[in-house]
Amino acid sequence: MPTNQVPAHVAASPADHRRLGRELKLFTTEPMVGAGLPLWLPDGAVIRAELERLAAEEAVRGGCQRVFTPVLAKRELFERSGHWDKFSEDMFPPMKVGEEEFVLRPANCPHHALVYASEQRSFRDLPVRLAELGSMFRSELSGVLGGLSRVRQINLDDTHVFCAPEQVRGEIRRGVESVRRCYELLGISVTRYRLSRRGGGDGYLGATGLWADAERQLAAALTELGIDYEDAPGEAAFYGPKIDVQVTDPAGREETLSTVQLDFNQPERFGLGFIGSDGARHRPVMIHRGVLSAMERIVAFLIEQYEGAFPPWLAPVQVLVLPVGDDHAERALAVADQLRASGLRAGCDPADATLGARIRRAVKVPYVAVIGDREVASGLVALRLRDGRQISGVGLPQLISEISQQVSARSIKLGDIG
Ligand code: TSB
Ligand code: ZN
Repeated sequence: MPTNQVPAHVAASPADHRRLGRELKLFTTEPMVGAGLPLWLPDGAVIRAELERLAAEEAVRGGCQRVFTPVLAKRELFERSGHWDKFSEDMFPPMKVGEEEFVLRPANCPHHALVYASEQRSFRDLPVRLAELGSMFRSELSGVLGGLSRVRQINLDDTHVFCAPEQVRGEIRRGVESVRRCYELLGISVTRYRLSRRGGGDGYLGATGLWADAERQLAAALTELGIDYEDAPGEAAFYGPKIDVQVTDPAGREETLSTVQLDFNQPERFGLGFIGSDGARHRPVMIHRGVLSAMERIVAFLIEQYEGAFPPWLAPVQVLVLPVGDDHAERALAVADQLRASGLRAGCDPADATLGARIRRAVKVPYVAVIGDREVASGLVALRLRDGRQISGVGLPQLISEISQQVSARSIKLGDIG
């Protein structure tokens, strides 16, 4: 029995991603797996895979190198990073194997710090930007887990930049610019940028002087970008201050999607270094960057933003072919095959219900190609676009080339066809 049954008061919003996620068969959760551990169904997996591809392309075009690192490590890695001391309440308890204790990582940074440390670095190599779609685990309280926006296995579009102190501002700007580029593509509007600073208490690593400098650098980078921001004392990570990019869901709830964080502490704790132009050893600064953020959180957000009607490049089914009756099934299947062979995600919904009912069922699909007597005879299709436009007599080569263009441009609009 799926547990993403939505309480009535929450389900009232037609855009609630838990409701749409179930109706559109994007994801589910199962008690035997546990809360906050969603199962991505095939159509949800398509959306996530497309976003992962965007994340990887954006990282590589921004000069990042991709790495793969394990989701767990010995407890001592997290003692070294400071997570054990400052973040263990959010971590799953250690697992004993023989005499060793392993921990599911609550963040990807310690592994990336060790990738950086795996070779001698010179000032000429910097910045080193390491990117991974990394899985990390946090024992979030079960009461706060709902659908995809807060989960216990977080699959994060994560980058750690290791740079010289004088490169920090430029790298922060690059991080924020990368977020802006992706948001423009996805049509996401930012509610506010938040400068999340250190608060009181002993929940933080490192000297307060370094923190003040780090907070100034983040503020300066935002100012250079012409971005207004809100001060948020007490919202920093334990290792450093951050720029949090806040968005609001259709129900009016604000949450952090992307983040760019400055960290003087982990480089110190891992003894990271680079040889400067003076021949001496220097300490790099670490910038943590989650551009698309957690795959779970961004997909939850986009499901609600688009109300399940995704742009063609994200739509699980891009073109649905509908035979008017059984006589048209053979041609409809052949058209769907041809669309798939051209790299489009196409399906065929057989004539088990009236054409009208099947068209209504396909309300979220960007393009519907109807095949009746006339289309079988002409070899063309009658096209219905999700936005209501109808175009008769469209040739397959034209259809394929125009939809493919929309898809490869990752365009939000359905474009002009015919
Ligand atoms: C950016 N070490 C950094 C990384 O390098 C880090 O983990 N930062 S984080 O803790 O702020 O998490 C990054 C982003 O993941 C957050 O901005 C938020 O969008 C998302 N996130 C955090 N916790 C969860 C969660 N439990 N479920 C879904 N998304 C989450
Ligand atoms: Zn990090």
